[in-house]
Amino acid sequence: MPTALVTGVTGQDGSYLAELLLGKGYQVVGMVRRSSTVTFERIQHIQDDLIIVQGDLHDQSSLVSILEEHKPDEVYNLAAQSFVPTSWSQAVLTGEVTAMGVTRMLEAIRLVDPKIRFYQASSSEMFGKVVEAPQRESTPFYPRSPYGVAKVYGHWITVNYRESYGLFSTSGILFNHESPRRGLEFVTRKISHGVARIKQGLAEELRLGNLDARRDWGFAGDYVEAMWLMLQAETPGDFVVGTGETHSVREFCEIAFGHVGLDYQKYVVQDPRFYRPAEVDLLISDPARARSMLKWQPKVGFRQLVEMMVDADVTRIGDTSRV
Ligand code: NAP
Ligand code: F7E
Repeated sequence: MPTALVTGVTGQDGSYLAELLLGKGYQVVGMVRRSSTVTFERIQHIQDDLIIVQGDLHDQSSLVSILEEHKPDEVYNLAAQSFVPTSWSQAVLTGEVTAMGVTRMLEAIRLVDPKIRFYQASSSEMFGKVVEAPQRESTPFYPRSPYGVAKVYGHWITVNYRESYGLFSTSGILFNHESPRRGLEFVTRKISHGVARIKQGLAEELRLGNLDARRDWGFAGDYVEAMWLMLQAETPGDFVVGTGETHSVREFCEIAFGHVGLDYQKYVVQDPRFYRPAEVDLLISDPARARSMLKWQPKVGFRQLVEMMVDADVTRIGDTSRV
């Protein structure tokens, strides 16, 4: 039975990846950071099947100890300060976790067992102010936030440890992926949750920022399969993962409100508080390499994703308001 270590197991992707790996017969070690309240909401249903260990990407020796004790075959580094706006208000912390945290894990692997296969959660935010469309593995990076800059560092240190030490270190450059488990502050979930609250009479408006930003949105459950496939490949590398489609925040609103019979224009208020100091206007992937080398392709389309998220929030909020 192979063993996988998943950092960020309490996050959106960590929960889907842990489910996938358990289903494949892995022993799954989930790294969680210590907090005064439990943050296991997304993994409650599989908690008994996981080995939960405490560790933090700030703390090198916790990483070394976990690798020494649990001897994983694969490490999926999903932990990060992942919310772009917070990366301006906490730029140094974002660099410490999202950039330097990657080096700490790679160093731990190099010292404890260089045969461990390593997956780094890189991001389409690295393309930022895009220099070509669609974006592929060879597209130059132009990050637009401290988060994007930190992810560029994490990407290149992953490439560098591959080239310097021969580690099996792979960088998955994933475009936005969403689900009913997405954090509430990200725009897709903010919309689906807002729609459900308005539908139930719990809110009258939804305040958003830039409605014209365009993203290549897919379903997180599909994307964790790509992560696993990357570590099963013969050689490590870089892979762009996305749908190859782009849609605006406005289109997301239109479908989400329309799904419950509402017109978004009556409820959405544009609020400059949610504009960013530097915006990423357009992301669209060219996932040809992942399609041909990993035989990966997404199963859930854009409309299906939006409707799935709205349905989940309508059910969730309906259940809560009945209590
Ligand atoms: P998420 O829901 O924000 O989860 C982030 C995880 O990192 C949480 O489990 C969090 O723990 C953990 N974490 C934060 N700081 C930590 C630290 N210092 N030490 C250990 N763990 C820490 O993010 P996600 O959407 O699942 O994304 C997973 C990864 O993919 C992230 O690296 C993200 O940057 C990257 N990514 C995401 C997307 C996307 O569209 N979702 C696209 C490209 C790349 P707590 O639960 O305790 O907060
Ligand atoms: O913003 C616009 C906002 O916060 C998407 C992370 O997972 O994906 C995510 O980063 C767009 C932006 O995600 C609001 O200006 C409008 O253009 O949902 P988001 P993100 O910044 O694209 C990448 C790939 C990652 O790697 C990140 O970790 O939506 N937008 N109005 C808004 N965004 C938010 N959050 N809130 C609004 O009210």
